[in-house]
Amino acid sequence: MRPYTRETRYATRTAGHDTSPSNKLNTAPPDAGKPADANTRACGLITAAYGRHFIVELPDGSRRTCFTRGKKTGPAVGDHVEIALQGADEGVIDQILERRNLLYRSDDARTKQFAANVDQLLVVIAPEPVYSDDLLGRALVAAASAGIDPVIVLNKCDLTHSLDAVRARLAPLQSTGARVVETSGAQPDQARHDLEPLLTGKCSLLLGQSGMGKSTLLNALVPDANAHTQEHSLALGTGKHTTTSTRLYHLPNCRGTLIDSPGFQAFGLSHLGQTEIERGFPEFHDAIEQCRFYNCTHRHEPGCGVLGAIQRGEIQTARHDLYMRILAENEGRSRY
Ligand SMILES: Nc1nc2c(ncn2[C@@H]2O[C@H](COP(=O)(O)OP(=O)(O)OP(=O)(O)O)[C@@H](O)[C@H]2O)c(=O)[nH]1
Ligand SMILES: [Mg+2]
Ligand SMILES: [Zn+2]
Repeated sequence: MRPYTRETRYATRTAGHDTSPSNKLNTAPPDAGKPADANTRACGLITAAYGRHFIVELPDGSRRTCFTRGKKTGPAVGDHVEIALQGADEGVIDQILERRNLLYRSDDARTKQFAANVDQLLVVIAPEPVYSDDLLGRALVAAASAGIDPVIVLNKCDLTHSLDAVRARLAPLQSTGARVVETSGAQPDQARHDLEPLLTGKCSLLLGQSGMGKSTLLNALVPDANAHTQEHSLALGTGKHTTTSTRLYHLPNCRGTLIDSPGFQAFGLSHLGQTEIERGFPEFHDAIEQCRFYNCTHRHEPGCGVLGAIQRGEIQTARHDLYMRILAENEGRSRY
C-alpha cells in the first residue's frame, strides 16, 4: 500500500430532489406512453452533448446523432430519451425519460447542466495547479442538493513534494465527513487499482477545474477513450479547456459508466434555497438543531447554533463564509 492512501467517508446522506431546471422537453416515467414503434422510434442513452446536438446510444450499441426540435435544450449526458429515428444514423429527441437526478450550476444569466442520472460525483483536485476551496465546496453542495454521493479524488499524488501541503489543506474538509481518495492518473495501473472498486456498478461523473487530470484518469480507466489531455498552461494559453464537451464512456473492466467533463472556472448555485444549501454543510447539521429561531438563516440571528459553534471553533469560518456567499446568490436571484 502506498503511503498516501487514505480514505474517509461522507458521514451524512441526503435525499435528492430538484431535477428539472431547464428541462423544457416533456419528462415521463421510462415505461410511460405507447410502446415505441421499432421502425420509427427508439429509446437510448445520451452519451455526448454538443450544444444542440447529442449522441444517443441505442440498446443494440449503435449510435445516432440526435437533435432537439426547435429551440428546446433540455437533455443532458446520462439522460434516457425517446427518439424518432431519421435516416440511417440520425434522430430527433422527443422526450426525456424520468431522471433520478440532474447535476447543474446556475447564475443569474443561465443554467449549465453537467449530467443526469449520476450515482457518484468524483470531484478531481490536485496539488498542481492550485485548486480552489470555494469551487470544491460548491461542487460538494451541488452534489448534496442533487442527492449524489460525492468523493474527492486527490489526483497527481506522484507529485510528492506538494502532497503534504495539499493533504493539510484538505484536512478540515475531511473532518466534516468528506470522503477523499488519493490516486495518480500518471500511473494508470495504480489509478485503476485505486478507483475501479469505487466505480463498479455505478455511473460516475468526473468534475473539476481545468488541468486537474480528469481526462488522464479517464484514459487510465477507459484506454479506448483516447481523450485529449494537455498541460494546464498550454490549455489556458489557447484560452480553452482541453476537454470541450461532456462524454459518457462504458468501463471495460467493471460494470459501470464514467463521464468526463470540461473543466469549470465558476460554479454558481443561485438555484439552491437555504435548506438545499445547508445539506451541503453536514458539519452544520447538529448546530442547526440548537438555533433559537426555526427560520434562522445562520447569519446574524441571536441564539444561532451555527454562529455559536463557530465561536467555539467547531465550525470553520471559511466554510460559513462559503455558505453565506451561496445564500447571497440565491437571494440576489430571487429579487429579479
Ligand atoms: N504528474 C502528474 N501529472 C498528471 C497526472 N494526471 C494528469 N496529469 C497532467 O496534468 C495535465 C492536465 O491533465 P488533463 O487530464 O488534460 O486535465 P483535465 O482535468 O482533463 O483538464 P480539462 O480537460 O481542461 O478540464 C496533463 O499535462 C497531464 O499529463 C498525474 O497523476 N500526475
Ligand atoms: Mg479533460
Ligand atoms: Zn442559526
